[in-house]
Amino acid sequence: MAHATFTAEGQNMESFRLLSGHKIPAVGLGTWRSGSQATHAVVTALVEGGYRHIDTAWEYGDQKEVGQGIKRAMHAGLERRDLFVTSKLWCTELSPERVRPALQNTLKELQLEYLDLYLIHWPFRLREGASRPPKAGDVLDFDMEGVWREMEKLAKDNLVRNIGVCNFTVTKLNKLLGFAELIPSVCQSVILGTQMEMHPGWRNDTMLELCKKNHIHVTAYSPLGSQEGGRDLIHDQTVDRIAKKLNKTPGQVLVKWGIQRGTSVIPKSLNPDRIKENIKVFDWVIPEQDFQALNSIPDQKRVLDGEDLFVNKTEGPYRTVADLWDHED
Ligand code: NDP
Ligand code: 1BO
Repeated sequence: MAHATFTAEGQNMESFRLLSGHKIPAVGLGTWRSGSQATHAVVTALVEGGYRHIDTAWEYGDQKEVGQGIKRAMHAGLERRDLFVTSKLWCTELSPERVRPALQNTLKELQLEYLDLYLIHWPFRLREGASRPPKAGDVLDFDMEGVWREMEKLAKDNLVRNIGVCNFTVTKLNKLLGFAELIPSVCQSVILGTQMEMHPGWRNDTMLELCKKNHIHVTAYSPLGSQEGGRDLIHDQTVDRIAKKLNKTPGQVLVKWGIQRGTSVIPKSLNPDRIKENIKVFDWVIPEQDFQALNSIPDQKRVLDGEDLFVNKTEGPYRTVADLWDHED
């Protein structure tokens, strides 16, 4: 359930409570492929748009720019404790001894003392310098338990407030739940957050239900259908019809749909007007009938299937996209 927690630009802003007790703001700014423009986008989001949640990753190559944006926003009066910053551990760092140095590098790039959420970016380990698509030997064995123990240590040392994963399947999440430590006070696993692709073109209901059952908060990535090569949900007939009916934009309807499903949502934009538009999703709801229409959009399909990154059709552990997703889709 979303809670109204603070206001900015005169609107109530909602957040979700993680099992740790920390709150994650319902809308965050995505920064994948934001490059050198990330600083401006982050400043616009935090200072003008009222965002308090920023998503980045080492792989995006923009952590320094994101950090500069956060710093400027703090000079403008924002407090670190009011921000929720997420970053991710890249696939080349998925061995126990590389976890802490990778996080330390991320903190340095972001100029931060701690992260609010640190996620395993993908559950596949890559050799440093791996090609896209991978050559033979580029995809290595992944010691999930060893890496997770190091993630838990980062949380215990207060370098990260919450830890989690992205792009997991039911099979992989159940494996992780089998050895993840419990939070004694609530007897629940210490996996506190996860990011998965979710939008009306790829609802991924099964993973959402599994996470809810295990009190793991889900952040929906690519909520608008992603970027070039993605799915154009902005011009989807159903989305457009509902947007016109509610006097909202398609982007706002897509963001709101994610929040009404109980997920936080991280739309990416470099355009100041769209950054501000995408967070104006509070103080109104998508009526049930329209919500169900969005839940019925056909041709359910992932945009980010990982093929380029991890599939080698002739050699290595993953020969098909279905292999990556444990044949669950
Ligand atoms: P989104 O679904 O957020 O879509 C972004 C695209 O939509 C951009 O082309 C943007 O263009 C455009 N756009 C933004 N707002 C609007 C609007 N209101 N109307 C019309 N077009 C709009 O794509 P992403 O794939 O980037 O996903 C969002 C974020 O999720 C990422 O940036 C990243 O932070 C995270 N992510 C995490 C992953 C993971 O593995 N954990 C994987 C993928 C994404 P413009 O900039 O010109 O506005
Ligand atoms: C390759 C990174 C996908 C976006 O998180």
